[in-house]
Amino acid sequence: MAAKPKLYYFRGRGRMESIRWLLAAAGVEFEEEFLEKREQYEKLEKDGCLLFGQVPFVEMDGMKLTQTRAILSYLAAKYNLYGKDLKERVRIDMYTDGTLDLMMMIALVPFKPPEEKEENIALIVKKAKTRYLPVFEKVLKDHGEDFLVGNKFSWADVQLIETILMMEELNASILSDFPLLKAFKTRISNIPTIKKFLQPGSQRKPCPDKQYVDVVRHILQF
Ligand SMILES: N[C@@H](CCC(=O)N[C@@H](CS)C(=O)NCC(=O)O)C(=O)O
Repeated sequence: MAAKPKLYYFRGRGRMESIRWLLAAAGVEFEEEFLEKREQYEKLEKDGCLLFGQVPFVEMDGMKLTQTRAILSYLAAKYNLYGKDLKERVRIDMYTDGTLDLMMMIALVPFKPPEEKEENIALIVKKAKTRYLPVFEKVLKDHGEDFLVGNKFSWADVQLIETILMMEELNASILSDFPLLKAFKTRISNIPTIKKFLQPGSQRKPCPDKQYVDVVRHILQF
């Protein structure tokens, strides 16, 4: 039996969380090593694991993988969550790039100075409501199907539900003007692998807290 993928990252969401989500959606078990000390990070660098000196780092299929999007697209292709042809793939890429942009804005909030946080969150909520969520509401309306691309569960659906749940943590009523996205959220949440990942005790990570921020700052020295 092939070894489980091993994920090296902080004990928190950041850029690794979408990788966790995609593996979980595909029903793939994975192991994690959490970086708590600068020395762990330095050792990974010294051992030549971090191509550009950065995490996320994933060991799988005999490879040392870095670069979040490269890892995600490898997983999507490997686990058949990447459309049936190049045209579906490029749509999945566009949708996942969009949701990743939004999620990265959210991921940076805990690192902002306290006095900037509220304004930053308001801006993200506004962008979500005016730029991102309308796109996905329209996609679902135009084709009338259950999934974003090709009438089949894909990486795009996984990343959209991850984003929706993150947005709801910032603003609980964010979906109030998006009825099709509300139904999408319910539908995708009930897919067995997703349902399992949403249960307490899964490898899904909670909202970042001060301890997470302190560890990241300590290890990356900023
Ligand atoms: N393009 C890379 C960016 C990775 C990245 O910025 N990782 C951060 C942690 S989330 C890091 O390792 N920063 C250290 C550095 O850039 O020196 C990706 O998407 O994986």
